[in-house]
Amino acid sequence: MNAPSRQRGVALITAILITALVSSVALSLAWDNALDMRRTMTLLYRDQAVQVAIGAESWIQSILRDDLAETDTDHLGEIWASELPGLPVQSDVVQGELFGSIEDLQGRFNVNNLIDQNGDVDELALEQFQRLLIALELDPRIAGIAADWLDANQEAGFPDGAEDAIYTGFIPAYRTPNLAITNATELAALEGVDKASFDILAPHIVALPGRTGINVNTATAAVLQSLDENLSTSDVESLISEREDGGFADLQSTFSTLVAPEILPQLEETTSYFQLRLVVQIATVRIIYFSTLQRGPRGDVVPILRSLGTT
Ligand SMILES: [Ca+2]
Ligand SMILES: [Ca+2]
Repeated sequence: MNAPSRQRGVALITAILITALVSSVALSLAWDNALDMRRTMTLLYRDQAVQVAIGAESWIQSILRDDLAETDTDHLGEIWASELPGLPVQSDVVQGELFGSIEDLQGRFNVNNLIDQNGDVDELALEQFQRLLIALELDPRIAGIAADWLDANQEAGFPDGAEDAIYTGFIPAYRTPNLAITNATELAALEGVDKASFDILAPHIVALPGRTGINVNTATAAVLQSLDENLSTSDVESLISEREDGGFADLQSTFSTLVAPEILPQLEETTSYFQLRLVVQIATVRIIYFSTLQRGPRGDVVPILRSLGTT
């Protein structure tokens, strides 16, 4: 090969290399660009889903406001208690669907009832929590351990208790809050509570601000069972069938023979706290939106805790 044709060969190879390099850079740019687009779309859809959820939440607030104006009690036969059917979300820019449900949170055991206003353990609530755990076939020791989590002092309850001395030995170490909590999922961190136990307990507990009564019209079977140690499973079954048509006709006469006199004042047939659970799907993005709604005596309904979840 003479010198000029060798030079042409080198030029050709260089040209091929440059073309290959440029195509690979272009391809990588296009790929990055597609990923960026995708990320941006996902963020946009997510934002839109949250906005849709907030809109639906205000609609639910009006349902709960109307309910208070129209009815004196709260029970599972009311409009708010039925599942929200799937609703289309349709506009020029947003296409999707939402559905959800409202739950009466006073149908659950409020773990903040475990302490009184001075931060001392409330023995009645502690015993009720023990009965709830037994009804769910869980370890009743969890009640005393939960009470220590909330109570103001650092002295572990006896025989069941756990304070900082236990938790600071964990890896990672943590400490007890020693005050009322805002989310019952904190109990998953208790000494002796594993995931399986917590999953069983979770639908029956709640952390509401301050001390609250129990709405017997909506209480879960296990919570009804926890009201007295002498209640049998068949007592609970007949209570549930008695309340089926619009709640208990006469709460006092039904329960006065079933529960201890000191439990009776805690039983209610109205509710101030509801949990809204909304599933919003916008294009490929789905969110689950939780909102705790507090309804005041004049019908004002305000969200006091919002979160995004997975279940
Ligand atoms: Ca009502
Ligand atoms: Ca404590």
